[in-house]
This record gives sequence, structure tokens and C-alpha cells, in this order.
Amino acid sequence: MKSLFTMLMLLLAQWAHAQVAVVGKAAFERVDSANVTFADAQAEAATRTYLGLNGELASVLSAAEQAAIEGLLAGAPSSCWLGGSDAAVEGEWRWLDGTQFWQGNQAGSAVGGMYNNWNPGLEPNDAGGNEDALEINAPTGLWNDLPVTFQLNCYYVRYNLALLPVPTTQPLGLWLLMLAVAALGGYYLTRKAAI
Ligand SMILES: [Ca+2]
Ligand SMILES: [Ca+2]
Repeated sequence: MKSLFTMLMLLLAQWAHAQVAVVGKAAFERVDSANVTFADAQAEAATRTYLGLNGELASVLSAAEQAAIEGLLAGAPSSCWLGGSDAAVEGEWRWLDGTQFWQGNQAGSAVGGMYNNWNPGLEPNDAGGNEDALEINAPTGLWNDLPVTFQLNCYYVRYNLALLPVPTTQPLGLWLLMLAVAALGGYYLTRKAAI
């Protein structure tokens, strides 16, 4: 269960980042940025922070995460980059941490039960033998492979909320402590005035 402190922090941070959605231990942010290649998006995503956590170009590991990302897709200036690629070995689709989630082209299959949302039967098609980066289509939410040099106008960042520090002082305890200090202070002031 999330601590009250963490929930308050999340609420405040979500208010500040209008385009953020939280799913379990992951937060996703859509960032609009003009004419970014896949490498640009990776570099920019790594400079983003949320609650003090460093971001990375987003992986999508479940239908719930895909739904959250789709929920942020409305109003996107174009389709957006996600953090998947088969640039190292054609047909081996991996997230940035190296985890493979797909093997093959549009007739391929998921690896190890990993989630995918390719446009079914059509993508990834490696068109022109030159499509190695993952795009989420707006507004359908379906995935497609694009050339890494293609320029899009947005990308998704993933933040790992499991890395958030756990506060040792819970807010309720803190409030009680402050109340006790105030009460003591008031008592001494009253006593002083009475003398
Ligand atoms: Ca490819
Ligand atoms: Ca394609």
C-alpha cells in the first residue's frame, strides 16, 4: 500500500505534470517536442525528471500501461516515440534495458509472454528494410516501426516509482509532533505571561 506521503507527492506531481499517468509502480509522461528523431527522443527522455526520478524513453509492459499511455494520447501533435528498437539485430525487438518483447516481423510473435500492441498482421513490417524504432500511432494507439531518422513531435517517458524513497516520518506523525510542539510552546507562553 502506498503511504499517505507518497500519494500526496504523486497528486502534487501529477498536478504539475498534466500529461502524466500512473500505473502501479510506473509513471508515464507524454512530452511534446518538435522534430525529434528516435535518438533525440532517447536523449531528451533521459534528461526528464519526475519526483526526483530520472526518466527513460518508455517501455510498455502491460495492457494497463498501454491504456494509461493511450489516455495521454489525445491532442498529441503527431504519433509519438516509445523506447523499443530492433536496430541491433533485425527482428529482435527490445526495450532499452535489453529485454526482448517481440521476435520477427508482422508475422512474428511475442517473446516470453511480453506485452505488445502492434497493428495486428501489418506491423512491424520493416518497410524498405529500414524501420528499427517503435512508434505509437495517434490516435489509434497501435504500434508501428519507423526509420530511426524519422522525425516525430512527441515521445513518452517512463519513471520507475519503485525507486521512490520511503519517508521515515509519516505525515500524520509529523503533524502530531508539530501539534505537540505548538501546545508546549503555548503552555510556556501562557505560564510566562501569568508570572
Ligand atoms: Ca527493423
Ligand atoms: Ca512500419
